Amino acid sequence: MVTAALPYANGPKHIGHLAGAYIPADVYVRYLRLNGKGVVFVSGSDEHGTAIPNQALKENTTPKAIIDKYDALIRNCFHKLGMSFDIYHRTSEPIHHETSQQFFKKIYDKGLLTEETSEQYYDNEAKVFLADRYIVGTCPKCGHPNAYGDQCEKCGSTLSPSELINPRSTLSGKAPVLRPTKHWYLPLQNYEGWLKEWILDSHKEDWKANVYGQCKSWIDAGLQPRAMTRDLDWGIKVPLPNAEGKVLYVWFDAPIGYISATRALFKELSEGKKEFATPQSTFANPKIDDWKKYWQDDETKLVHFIGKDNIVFHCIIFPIMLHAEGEYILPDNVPANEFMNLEGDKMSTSRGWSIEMHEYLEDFPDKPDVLRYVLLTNLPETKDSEFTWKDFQAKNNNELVAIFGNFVNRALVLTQKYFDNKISALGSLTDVDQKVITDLKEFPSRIAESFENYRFREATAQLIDLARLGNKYLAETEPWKLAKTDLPRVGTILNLALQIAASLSIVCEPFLPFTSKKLSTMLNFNSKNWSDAGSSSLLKIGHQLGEAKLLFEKVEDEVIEAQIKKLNDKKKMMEQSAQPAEPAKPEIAFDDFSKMDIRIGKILKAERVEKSKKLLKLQVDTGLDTRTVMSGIAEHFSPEEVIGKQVTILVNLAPRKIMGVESQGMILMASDKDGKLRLLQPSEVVAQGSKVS
Ligand code: B3M
Ligand code: ZN
Repeated sequence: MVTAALPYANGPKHIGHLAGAYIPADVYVRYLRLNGKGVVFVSGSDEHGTAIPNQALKENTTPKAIIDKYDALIRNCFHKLGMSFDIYHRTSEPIHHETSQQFFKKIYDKGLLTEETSEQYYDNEAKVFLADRYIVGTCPKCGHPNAYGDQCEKCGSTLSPSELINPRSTLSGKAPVLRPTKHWYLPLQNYEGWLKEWILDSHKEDWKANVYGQCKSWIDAGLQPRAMTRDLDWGIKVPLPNAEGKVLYVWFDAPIGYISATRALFKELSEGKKEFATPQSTFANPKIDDWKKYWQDDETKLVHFIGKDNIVFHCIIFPIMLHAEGEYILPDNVPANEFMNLEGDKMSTSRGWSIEMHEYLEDFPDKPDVLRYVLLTNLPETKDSEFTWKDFQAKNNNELVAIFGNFVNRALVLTQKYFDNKISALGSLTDVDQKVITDLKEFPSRIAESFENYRFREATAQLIDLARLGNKYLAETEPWKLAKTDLPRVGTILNLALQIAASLSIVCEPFLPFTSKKLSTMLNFNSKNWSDAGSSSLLKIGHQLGEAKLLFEKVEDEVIEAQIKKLNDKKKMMEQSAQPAEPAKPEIAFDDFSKMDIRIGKILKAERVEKSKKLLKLQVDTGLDTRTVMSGIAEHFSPEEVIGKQVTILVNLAPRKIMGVESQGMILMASDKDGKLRLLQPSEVVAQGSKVS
């Protein structure tokens, strides 16, 4: 049972998320499937919590519209990147509400939750209790005036709303008041002894050091009761009487989302409405209750793939919930990754310093595998890592193109040229041949060992080493030089080279599923069996190959420069929109406004003005006449760019001499906080002289 964190459906997700959880999870699952394991792989949208209504507020829409929009966006990107979930579910689905409520009810009925009343901030105007993120105020640690109720983004301190100086509600802007409210708590401290035994004693060796370390410091610091409910009007209703206005805490329901996704999967499988991502030999006839085998059978190995910010929820809180409920198995491992930085800085969607999945796919629609590969070579497995566009280019050009692609292409093209695209017989084998056969044999088990230990970076290095083995073999044997003198020898070399290519097509599938498919077609060979890999007799003598195509293509410098520019531009734009707008000018009367005669005109001619960097001399058709306007836009537009464009022009401005030329009007422009100018144009072309009012 493999899970990948449920991303919040409150915005696009970036490549750091991919590197943190999704790509390693997908690679692992694909590897297990090739080994015939009956693995189920689930993820889905996390559609509760304050993040959702918060985003709705920002986009001036409803929470429902937000989750629908971002669920679709993220789902689609995952699909295009080859994420092979058996199901990508949504926590807004009824089956999830039901599963979470049952879960809550069961531990409540067992008497394992405590009820506590505490004082929480309430907005008298909006008539709601305020979740932490709805309260802002001055940070007690650094004085930042806009710290959130749970965290100050300036100094990074974790806060509670009561610590804020001059708190105010983000809903009404007013100061909130304290009001008593009742909630249900999970007394985490009661499970300390159990956790110590389960994690600290039995997972010291097999859990990653970063994960184990975080758990240990949480446990050592002492656990506190944690509220499992919230006052919010968005989420799963607390299934108790007298719980009006209360919903389950998002971190209570979200991990249960893995279970409800599995339930939904088996429900649909049993009804014949869905199939596994890959046919499962273990399940000829899935039944509706078979989800239990994945969650309630001690033989099942449960693995959660997450980023480091989710460790405490997956290693402490959720296991305590599962243990308290009583029927469930616990995770065998939680191979959480650290973070991936971007070009020397922390990745962040809100600061605009990110590569969002959909942005990558828009610019490189035919290169999902290149991104998978580059992220895999850089996974933040033991410490934070870094993505740079230069590295992306280097890995693509020097490894995928120059090693993998080049090797496969040479072997195929030569076979096409000399052997009618068929596998030749093997002649007597030289030492070099024997060596390559032995080396090839060792790869699959070595890569498998890396996978079993969740070392995907190492596995990826071995994958490219396998291609390197093939490339080196051709470089050493130089078959292209032998065609004239010893064609049978060429046949032997190409036979062995293509056996390596056939193994590559199997072994690369978890990492590069699209490439694997392409390569299989080119070799006219298709195995879905890891244990086939490493053999030097996968392609039989006389086997007919398919058509050779390029597996990868070079990424040019211009493409990389454009991406770096795009990244910097996006950040600049985000910074500007984060700055407050310039304050409004003093009020005017309607009469003041109506004195201005503003029209839509068209620029007929434009030329630079000698000795002026700023001015363009324009001829504008105003619908009334054609007139000359001197306009200070030369630093923003070339004459060619503006000729023929419609513009907005103030036509009754008193004429003025500028650089010796009479300017008869003023072109209106939009200037952003950077001072960059843009033309103001009607949304569709209108007649010259149309009035603006
Ligand atoms: N939605 C947080 C995140 O996207 C949260 C994960 C839930 S996993 C059950 O990082
Ligand atoms: Zn602060």
